[in-house]
Amino acid sequence: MPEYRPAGRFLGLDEAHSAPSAAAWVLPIAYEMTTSYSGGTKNGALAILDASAQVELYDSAVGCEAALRYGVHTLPILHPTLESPAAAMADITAAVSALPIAEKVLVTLGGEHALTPAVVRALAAHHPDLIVVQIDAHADLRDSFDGTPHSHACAMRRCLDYAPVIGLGIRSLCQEEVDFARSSERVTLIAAEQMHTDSQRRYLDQLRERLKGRSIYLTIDVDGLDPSVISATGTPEPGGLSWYDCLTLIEAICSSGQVIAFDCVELAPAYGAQASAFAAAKLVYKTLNQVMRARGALPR
Ligand SMILES: [Mn+2]
Repeated sequence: MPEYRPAGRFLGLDEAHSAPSAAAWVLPIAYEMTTSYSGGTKNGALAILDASAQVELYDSAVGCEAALRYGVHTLPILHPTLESPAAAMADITAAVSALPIAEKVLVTLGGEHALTPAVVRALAAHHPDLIVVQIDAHADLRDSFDGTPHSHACAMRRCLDYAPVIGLGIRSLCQEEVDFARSSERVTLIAAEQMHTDSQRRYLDQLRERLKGRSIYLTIDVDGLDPSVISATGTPEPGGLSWYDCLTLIEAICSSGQVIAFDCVELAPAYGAQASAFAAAKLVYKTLNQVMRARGALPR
């Protein structure tokens, strides 16, 4: 059975702006079971919530103190069962399915990346046109890893049971994943190197075309960004997205289709300075503002 424990409010908002009537709901999940290199993602959600209280509410990209207009309700931290990875996934899917969020934007804070398919599973049931957009260093397309199909290294492979996947910023994968991605029509990978060398950013046009009119689940693995931006993560990889490249990418995603939910995963606060947690918190807020602007909740 999942257990909930109290947490602080995202952005340190006051009671009036964090009531359940808010347009965005934040679900922190303290899940870590299959980490393969450095651990610590269990505390990622808490670190993002703590750091978020220091983020300025004014976002220059939308020109206002955005959260005060739409409101953000923060749920207590979900601790799924650690009986087995499969049981943890079932817990998370059940918890998300039980949330009354049909008209809201769900923001999930992890936790390890393995939790993403469990959330997608719950949401895909109500969004048959759902597409998953992944920002990540790793393809996460292995069919099984360390003896479980529910490893963080299999996160996108499991998402494919519910929706097609577009991976961005990818720069670490094995032969099995390369072969699988080439053979599957449901997977599109846009490599970090391709993005880096495409000075005209043509990949954004390709992305906009694919996302037009669709419901989107965006999953942000913090290792998609360069370690110079976020180093506190279990498996950091050189050559990642810059802060501004990432913001441009997210703006393009949010303005192309309708982002119904997104997550931010794999922050391992023990392995870096506060800068990483703060960057993750600010990225979550700025992403939420783009989602809300696309929904008409903020001025253009
Ligand atoms: Mn990753």
